[in-house]
Amino acid sequence: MKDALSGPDPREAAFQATVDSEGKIEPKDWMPEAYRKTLIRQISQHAHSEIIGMQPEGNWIGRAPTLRRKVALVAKVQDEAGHGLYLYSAAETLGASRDDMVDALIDGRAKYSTIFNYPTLTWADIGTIGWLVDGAAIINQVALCRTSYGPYARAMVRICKEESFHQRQGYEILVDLCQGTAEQKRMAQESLNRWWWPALMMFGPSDDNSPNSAQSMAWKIKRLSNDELRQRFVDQSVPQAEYLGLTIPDPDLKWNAERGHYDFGEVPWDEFMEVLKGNGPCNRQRMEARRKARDDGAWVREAALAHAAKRAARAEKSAA
Ligand code: FAQ
Repeated sequence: MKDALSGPDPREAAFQATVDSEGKIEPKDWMPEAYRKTLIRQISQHAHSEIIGMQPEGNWIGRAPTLRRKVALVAKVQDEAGHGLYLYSAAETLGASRDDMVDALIDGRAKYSTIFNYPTLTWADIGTIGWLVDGAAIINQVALCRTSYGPYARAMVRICKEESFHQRQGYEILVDLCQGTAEQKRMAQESLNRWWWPALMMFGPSDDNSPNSAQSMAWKIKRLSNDELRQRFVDQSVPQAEYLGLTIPDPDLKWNAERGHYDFGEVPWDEFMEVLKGNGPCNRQRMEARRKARDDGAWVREAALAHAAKRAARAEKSAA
């Protein structure tokens, strides 16, 4: 134990030196408590986002227009469950309990991405989620493949590979719609109009309003700032929208040759704050569905535990 009178903790200096030299922190390494807490917060929020994020698309599995689209959508939603599980496991390596994390989500104490509180009203929304929501997730997660905590970085490598399939299946839906009838193209434009700004909110508040960024960057949990990632996303999305023949709903969007980036308008931060507070269009519905899934699955968990106890008792008896 560190003695309060003995000055700075040498373990802290060793930890920071590992981080600064691009080494990875592993579960059994010493780490500052605040680093552990920040990671549990971010990774569990990320896991909850994957699990809640299954709902908007799950809503369209029964209504996919063709067998091929349905198979791809089922696979995508199933992948999201898998991503949630990798991430909960990564958080467990930090000493967090899965039950506590799930309780925090269900009690409304833990956050999940605001984007999943918007409704999927048309089939085009499934295309737009793949293109923009998975597209934004990839930009953020490619940076997180180099995050300083080993288990989180490794989970991200695998998740990114799957997300790029998700992004392509969404973009392909939009290519078809945009090359289809005038009504299909209108549907795609209307969907883009609703999802553009919420997608930009996925990167979090602007850098000057992001309380966690400075410390998370110093610990190399975050490798790029919220605004840097958002800019990358805008720069990537504009030519993709042009290829589709769609208009991004931002009158201030224009190429800035001096900066070598697109300038874009102010994100509607009041809306972001409202959704964060629980007042988005679907917050209540999403939480109700999550609570119901947990309650409906209680008997399965109880049966699995009873079965495991019975097997353990049988094994003990035969060993004796
Ligand atoms: N929604 O100080 P910062 C996906 C919170 S991708 C809700 O900037 P930080 C894939 C933030 O937690 C979506 N809350 O915070 C998929 C903090 O809360 P606190 C998930 C937000 O952590 C695709 C407070 O605001 N991806 O699921 C949001 O340094 C399709 C202050 O913000 C990740 O989670 C938001 N948009 O930076 C699934 C990526 N933004 O301190 C299904 C990992 C901020 O009060 C279908 N996470 N907050 O507890 C990160 O990279 C970071 O946590 C940020 C926020 C960048 C999200």
